[in-house]
Formats: sequence, C-alpha cells, structure tokens
Amino acid sequence: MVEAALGGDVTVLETLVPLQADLIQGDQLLSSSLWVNVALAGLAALLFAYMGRNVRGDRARMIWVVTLFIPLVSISSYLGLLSGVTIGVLEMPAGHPLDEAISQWGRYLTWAFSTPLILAALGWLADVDRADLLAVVAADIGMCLTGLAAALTTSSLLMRWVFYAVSCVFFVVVLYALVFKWPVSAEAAGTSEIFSTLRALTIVLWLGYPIVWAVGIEGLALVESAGLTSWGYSALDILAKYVFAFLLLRWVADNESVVESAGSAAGTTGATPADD
Ligand code: RET
Repeated sequence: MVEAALGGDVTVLETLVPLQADLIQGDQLLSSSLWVNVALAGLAALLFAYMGRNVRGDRARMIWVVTLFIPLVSISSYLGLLSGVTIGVLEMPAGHPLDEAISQWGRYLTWAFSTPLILAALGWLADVDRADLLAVVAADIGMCLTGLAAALTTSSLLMRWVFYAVSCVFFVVVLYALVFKWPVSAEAAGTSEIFSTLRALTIVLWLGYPIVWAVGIEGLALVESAGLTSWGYSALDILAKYVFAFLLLRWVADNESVVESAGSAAGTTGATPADD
C-alpha cells in the first residue's frame, strides 16, 4: 500500500540501503572506524552507569544523566552508519576534486543530539545561566544542521562552502562562550579547575572536526580515502565524547558537594569580572 502510494521509491530504498551497508562492510578501514566506536560507546555507557550509581544530588544527577546519554546517542549514530541507513554515495558538484563521495551524513545529524548534551554538562558544571546555555546550544545545533546541509548539497560547490562558512559562524559563537564567558561562571561556582581541563579538551578536539571536513573526501579531498576521513572523526569522537565524559563524571562523583553548592550559591554568574 505504502509502496503503491510512493511508486517505486520504497523499492529503491530497499535495494539502496543494503548496497550502502555492503559498501561499508567491504572497506576494512571504514568499517573498523565505526565498529570501534560501537564497542567503546557500549563500554562507556556501562562504565558511566556504574560510576554514577551513588550520585544523589539533583545537579550532580542531571550531569550524570546527560553524560550517560552521550555514549548512548553515539551507539545509535554508529549503528545508523553501519547499517547503511545514514550514509549515501553522492555525486559531487562540478569543480569538486572527486566525482562522487561516500557521505556519512548521519554523523552531522546525530551531532545535533550529542553535542548539546556535552555543552549542557559543561554549562551545568560551570553553573552558567539558563539563557546563556540556551543560546549556546541553539548555536551548536545550528552548526550541526548547516554542516549537514553542506554535506548534502550536490547542486553547487559554492553552496557547499557557503553552508560550511555559516556552520563556522555558529561554531564561533560556541567557542566564544567556552573561551570568554563560561570560565567566569566556573570561577564563581568553584569548579574552575576541572572546567578548564574539560574546556581545553573540548576546544582543541572540536576544532579538529571542521578540519577533517575540509581536508577529507567531502571537502578539498586532500585525503581521498573514505576510511581515513572516517577514522579522523572516529578518533576525535573517542576523545571528545568518552574520555571527556569519563573525566567529567569521575570529578562529579568525587565532588558532589561542590556541584550542589554551585547550584544553590548566589552566583548565577555573568556579573563576576573575569580573572582567568
Ligand atoms: C562541521 C563542518 C562545517 C563547519 C564546522 C563543523 C563542526 C563540527 C563540530 C563537531 C563536533 C562534534 C562532536 C561530536 C560528538 O558527538 C559540521 C564538521 C564548524 C565542531 C563533538
């Protein structure tokens, strides 16, 4: 019935997705970059569930929950890529160095879920005010979705890079908050030590993503291998998600009282002058 309504489209999908899955399974470098993350995300989820078992405070539990969802979103994302559902072989527009490229567009889509979790955890740790957090998360989602648009645009090379540039502008908003605004709040909340470690990790690693996009097969194709491009993202993911979340959760579990008093302290921040 659905098939009748859509004409041949359903059949096209039925044959395309298995072909795309075969494409991944047939490339060892590519498939290993995805399976490693499924395995690590699974282990991380179990470990995080265990690490947070004694966390009782309201704020600490909020941070724990979002931290736990980081690997859970990751598993779904990587299974989407492995199954062939969220990848595509796209014909590149005139002027692109490659005629066609495998786009792992599902990555950009699921970052719109995972990166807000990372920012929420960081924002709560630093006790930033809600409007600030909302603005940064909105910019972050904008960054991911315009990155998705850049990857999916096949009509014009210029438009791909215009979307890329817009995504970078959103990214600058996120970086601005992380570099200049949130440290002030973290200082007032008494969490500045762990915050600076996680902030440094986040800034350095997140900068790697647009670089991988630009040099990888979807951008300038200086790296022409789909497997290597995918490993670029996968390696960044391992550090930016699981290592980041592990460090955060370990600190929160050991310093619950600091996290709780940050939430109840007068400092809803922003007003304190920066001294970092
Ligand atoms: C894109 C391409 C367009 C320009 C920019 C990008 C930035 C992506 C970033 C992704 C971070 C992802 C993380 C995922 C964890 O699950 C979309 C690659 C600026 C910063 C941390």
